[in-house]
Amino acid sequence: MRIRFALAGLVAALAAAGAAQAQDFKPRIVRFGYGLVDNSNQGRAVRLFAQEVEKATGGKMKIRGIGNASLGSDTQMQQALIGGAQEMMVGSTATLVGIVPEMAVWDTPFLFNNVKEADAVLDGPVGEKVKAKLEPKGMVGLVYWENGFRNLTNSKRPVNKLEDMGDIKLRVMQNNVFLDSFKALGANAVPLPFSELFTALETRAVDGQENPFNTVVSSKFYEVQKYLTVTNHVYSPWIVTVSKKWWDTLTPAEKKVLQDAAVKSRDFERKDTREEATKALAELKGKGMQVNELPASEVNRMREKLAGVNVGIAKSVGQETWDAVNAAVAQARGK
Ligand code: KDG
Repeated sequence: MRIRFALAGLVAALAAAGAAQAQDFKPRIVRFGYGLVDNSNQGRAVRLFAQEVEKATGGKMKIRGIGNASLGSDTQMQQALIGGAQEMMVGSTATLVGIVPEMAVWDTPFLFNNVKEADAVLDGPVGEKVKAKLEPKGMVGLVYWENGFRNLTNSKRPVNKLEDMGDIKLRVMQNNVFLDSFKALGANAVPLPFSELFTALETRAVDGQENPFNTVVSSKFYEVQKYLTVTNHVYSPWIVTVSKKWWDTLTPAEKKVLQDAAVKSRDFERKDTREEATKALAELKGKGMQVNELPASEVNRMREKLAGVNVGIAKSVGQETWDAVNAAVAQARGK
């Protein structure tokens, strides 16, 4: 009999806690925009985030993941968040440099040698410090996700040495580091939003682009690109951001739900992205792409030519940020 009473009490307590929990949250619809297709590492992580938020709020806070750049390009969504017309997005840190110049530090060629270093620096104090610079500009950075190490594709020829890039019209992200980097390598760099990239490749408005393997697969660039050259010339982060105007309307409990779900989505996204990347290269070969690895001697030439770009990055991000990031990389590398 006593056990029954105890169980009844436990059930009542849990129900009360559940009810209290649900009462902490107002019914809300959250528009979470992203640029890749739904069946991509971005799309899968947005859906995981949505599940976590809805679970934690008893279904009161609903996340509407909206992909394919349907809410606009990265820069258009950033403005929508700042204006309060959209609640959340994930996009490239590289497209944020017009709002927070320090974000350009993550575009430094060959900054990270591996994902272990990237995770340690991005999730450590200096990554947090750069992320925090978004808030005064009207966006709240929650977590970094992984876009991944970037590689070259083009429709003209295999790139076996830097000179092979000479007359290639190469689409780059709208960011001076990428423009300067590929000009230094001898390519004809053309800045375009990601949302316009497939059409530009299909119509030969540009000959090539550079992105991680996963994006070449999910965006079907293999349909309009013949050659893939493995360079791993830079590690690209994505960043999950929230409109500050909207963020300031939330209760502490609602903010904690979003922050906790963001951390879970980060860990899920990195694992998913890395697992998919190991399969993507084989898939691209299976789709008929001609794949080559840039020879180490040419990668060294690439590093030498791109070292000059670092001076410009240090100037645009500020010496303090430049030195702090490089010290964090050295520490993560165990030097
Ligand atoms: O939402 C897509 C963007 O994040 C885009 O920046 C991805 O790496 C990218 C690119 O090349 O534009």
